[in-house]
Amino acid sequence: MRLDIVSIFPDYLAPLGLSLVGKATRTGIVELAVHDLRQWTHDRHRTVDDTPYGGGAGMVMKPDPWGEALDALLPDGPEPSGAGDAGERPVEEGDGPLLLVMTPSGTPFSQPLAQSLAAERHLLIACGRYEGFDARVVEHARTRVRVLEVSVGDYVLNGGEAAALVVVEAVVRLLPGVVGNPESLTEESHASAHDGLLEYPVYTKPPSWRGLDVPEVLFSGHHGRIATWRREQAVQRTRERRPELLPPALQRPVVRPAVPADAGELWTVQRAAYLPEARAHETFDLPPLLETLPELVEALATSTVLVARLGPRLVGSVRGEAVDGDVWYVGRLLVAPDQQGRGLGSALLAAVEELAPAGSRVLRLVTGVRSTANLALYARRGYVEVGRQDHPATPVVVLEKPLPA
Ligand code: JDK
Repeated sequence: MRLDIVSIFPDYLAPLGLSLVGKATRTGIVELAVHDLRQWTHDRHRTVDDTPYGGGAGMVMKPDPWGEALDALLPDGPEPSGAGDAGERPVEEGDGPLLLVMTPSGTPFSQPLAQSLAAERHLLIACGRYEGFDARVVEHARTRVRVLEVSVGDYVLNGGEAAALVVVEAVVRLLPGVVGNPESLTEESHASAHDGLLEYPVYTKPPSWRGLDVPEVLFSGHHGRIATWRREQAVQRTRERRPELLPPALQRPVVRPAVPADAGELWTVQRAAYLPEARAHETFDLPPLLETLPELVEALATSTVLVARLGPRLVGSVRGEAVDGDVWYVGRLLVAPDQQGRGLGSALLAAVEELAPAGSRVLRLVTGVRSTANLALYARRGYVEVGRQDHPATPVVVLEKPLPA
């Protein structure tokens, strides 16, 4: 792979001479050149920056040195003079160089992106400084070469050099022959491509260190049990640290108090979840279906409302409301249709029961007489029928469960 890096601080990239990347350069796997942008300036002060049009703090990188740098480093050389459009070859073709522009506003860098960059023959990396490049640098480069603006994370560096070090290290170690043991790479790409979990914890000798022991299973010699343990650790870590990375099948709902921003989604899911009730009772005249969005917003302010989320989705909810001093009235228990039958309703009910204010003596709820699955759930959680009421639309069952004093 050929790598050309352009910077006003070429010395900043000296670490590329060390370790695995340095070795890859010496063995010829990587052909690396770091270029000083100032060689493409022509004034006495070798100026690369200027004040921003429109005002504001800081300086902006002038377009001209970058234009000349591209002329010098692209295999096709300078563009034909007077030409506004690209040369013979369309820039979409994948065989030419790829220009990576380091910027805080770029595509997030990731292992999959590193994998695809490792398949390139020639990367050009532009490291800016100050407040970044005159926007025409990228606009113009796109007419001549494929361009990818890349961010290594949501924080602001002083320039693109440290970001380029990150990208180069992540890409070069994927090139065949760079990392000594190719098995560790297969394992890695397997992990990130297959289920995207975080890595499991690893240990080495001694077996006991400063009072901390290596988990017993790792001494067992039982490869199946070790693999299972490592998988569980990886899932647990991912669930705790990066829940958004968990594949949907491994995600668990999280129950928390509703916030005003939940109102719109809750209203929508509530209507979807109560639709089967309308069918069972042959009427739409059910309070959860008739509730307006403003009424629901009001309920969020005046009742205890919990919502369950599975990843980004709202998949369940329940409300509790104190009435007559000693009754904790539970209502609007709902679970998204595709998430029913997994214990979420029971978990929501248990959670809202816990929130009964001190002094409550009884939990009470009301449900339609034909809500078979719901009635079974309430029975499992200890609710018993205390009466029936004739509502205008459909008869309802009143259920109660005593609270421990
Ligand atoms: C390349 C210059 C410093 C750039 C403007 C940004 C919101 C406006 C300073 N992942 C990552 N982080 N940082 C970089 C990166 C920073 C760079 C350059 C890459 C070139 N800088 C810089 C832009 C601003 N500012 C935050 C307000 C300030 C890449």
